Amino acid sequence: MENPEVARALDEVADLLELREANPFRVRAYRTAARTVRDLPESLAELSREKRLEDLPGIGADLAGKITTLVNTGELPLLRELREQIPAGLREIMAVPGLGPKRARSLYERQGITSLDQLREAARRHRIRELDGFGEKTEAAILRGAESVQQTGHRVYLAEAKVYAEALLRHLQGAAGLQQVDAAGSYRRRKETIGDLDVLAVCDDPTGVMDALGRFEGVAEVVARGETKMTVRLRTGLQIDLRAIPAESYGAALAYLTGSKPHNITMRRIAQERGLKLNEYGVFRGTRRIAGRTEEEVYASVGLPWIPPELREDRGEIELALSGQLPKLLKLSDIRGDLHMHTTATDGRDTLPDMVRAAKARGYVYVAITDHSKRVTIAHGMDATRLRRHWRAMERLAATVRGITILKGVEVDILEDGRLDLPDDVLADADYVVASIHFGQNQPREQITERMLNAIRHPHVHAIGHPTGRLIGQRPPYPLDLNTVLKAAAEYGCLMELNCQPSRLDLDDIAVRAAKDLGVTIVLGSDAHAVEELGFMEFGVFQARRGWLEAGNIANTRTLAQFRKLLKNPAKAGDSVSRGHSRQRKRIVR
Ligand code: DGT
Ligand code: CA
Ligand code: CA
Ligand code: ZN
Repeated sequence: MENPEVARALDEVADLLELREANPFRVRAYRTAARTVRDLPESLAELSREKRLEDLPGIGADLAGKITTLVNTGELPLLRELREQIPAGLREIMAVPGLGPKRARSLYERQGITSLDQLREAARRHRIRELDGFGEKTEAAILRGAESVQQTGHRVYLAEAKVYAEALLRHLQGAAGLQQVDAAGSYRRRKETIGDLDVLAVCDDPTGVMDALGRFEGVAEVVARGETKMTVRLRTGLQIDLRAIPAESYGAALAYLTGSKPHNITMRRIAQERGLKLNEYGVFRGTRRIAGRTEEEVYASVGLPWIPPELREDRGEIELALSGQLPKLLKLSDIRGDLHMHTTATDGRDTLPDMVRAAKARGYVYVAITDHSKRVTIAHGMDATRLRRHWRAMERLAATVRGITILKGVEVDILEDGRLDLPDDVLADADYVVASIHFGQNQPREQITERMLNAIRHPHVHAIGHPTGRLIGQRPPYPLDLNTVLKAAAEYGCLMELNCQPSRLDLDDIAVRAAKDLGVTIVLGSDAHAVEELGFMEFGVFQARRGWLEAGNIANTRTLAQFRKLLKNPAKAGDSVSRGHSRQRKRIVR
């Protein structure tokens, strides 16, 4: 088993234990272990062979034993037992926003609900509001949640698909007769979730690469195998489509299989307008192939520059390419610092010095340490005294670590009533303040929008963290008026985060593009809770590229001095913060 599968099994154990109302500490132990395992860059199989599992944070002898069993056998007796006792659908139900294990159980016991479909039906027929402890509002929230969960279906996060895609490409690399192999589809377009993984292989005889695919570890079933196409399903449920391609069609096939479908359709129309025929085998004038070997050649044959895959959604990129105005997209190497991370002072798993050293090792020249404020009690959030102590620790550390600047930060909660969770005089002493909503996420649209606007206008708030609060496939965004929020951010010079956690990617591609158009500066934050999670920055960069962002749209591509100047500065802005910042906005918009 690969790490994500093990993580998934541990998560399932946690869910099922929770549904059985097991000891919360036991539930938490499995959940934490799942997260540790999911983020781990090294292979669990190797750690298990070398008996190093117990070195991982939060993993004791018992969990190490269970992980070893999972890695070696692909199964876990405890999990099998739990599955027999609890209907499978309850896990999906407890994941619906507004529910959770207690309510899922109660719906099962009192209404016999064991699937999302049944849940939606019951909500539609208003059978949920009658139950004790539910009510009309909860019912409406449940219905919205159930629908959003169903829409995303069984797609996997890009970060998870990446683990399999990379392992698979490495594995196929050695296949007999193979010249080249690439992943295409939504994976290559770096969509936040992936339905299935599309792989294309250049070879004269597809037998070798198909045999190799069949032998890929983790394959549960060969769904179909033909002359040039093969489909397998992994144990995790992820499906892989393989297409074998002759070299002269490689570029055309790569373009076709990368999609998206709407992009392909518009491309074909443009080719037709030029009297050409475009398909997965090449570009043809009559029966003569005029292009197909490379993607550049295919695009050029219809009068276009090569279009980066992240843009291929038919959202205007082809028109832009036609007029030679494609954006010069942000690159990971443009990022000079990470401005959202946690340490063991709150809910992080690595210490302040470890996080800072790891950030430096990534080549960053500044970091902001943004631990939680006190409202987030489950994360051991900090009051003013603890926060100031934490900042002093940063100052001491700064004296010993060269080459990276530590910005004394905080992720302060925007409270339910719109005030911030720490006093102004404390926030005034921070180098960097990111304000986020973690509670009261279901307030009505006007209320939660106003609450967000308060934070944006606040003189000491530099950025808004994960601005819509969505969890992909799990929790819909707050019912915000995002347009109003973005306009205010532009007006007040407040940065908007693109949170890089694979399950958040918040703001999303559409929203960051709207933000760019309104002149809002975006800040990328890994929101790392451990050293490895600093690597999530990459997924934020992908999403930013999907939103057409260039280095100039991003705060943390700046040098430290430029970055500091970009921040709201109530002292320098004189009597009106907003006036100071409309000047700044003009500079950015241009
Ligand atoms: P996914 O798997 O749902 O995350 O999304 P994709 O984009 O990977 O879609 P998939 O796997 O169904 O197909 C891979 C690519 O193949 C898709 O991006 C474009 C191309 N394609 C699939 N079906 C059609 C079609 O009917 N017409 C055209 N022009 N292209 C298609
Ligand atoms: Ca696909
Ligand atoms: Ca496919
Ligand atoms: Zn947060």
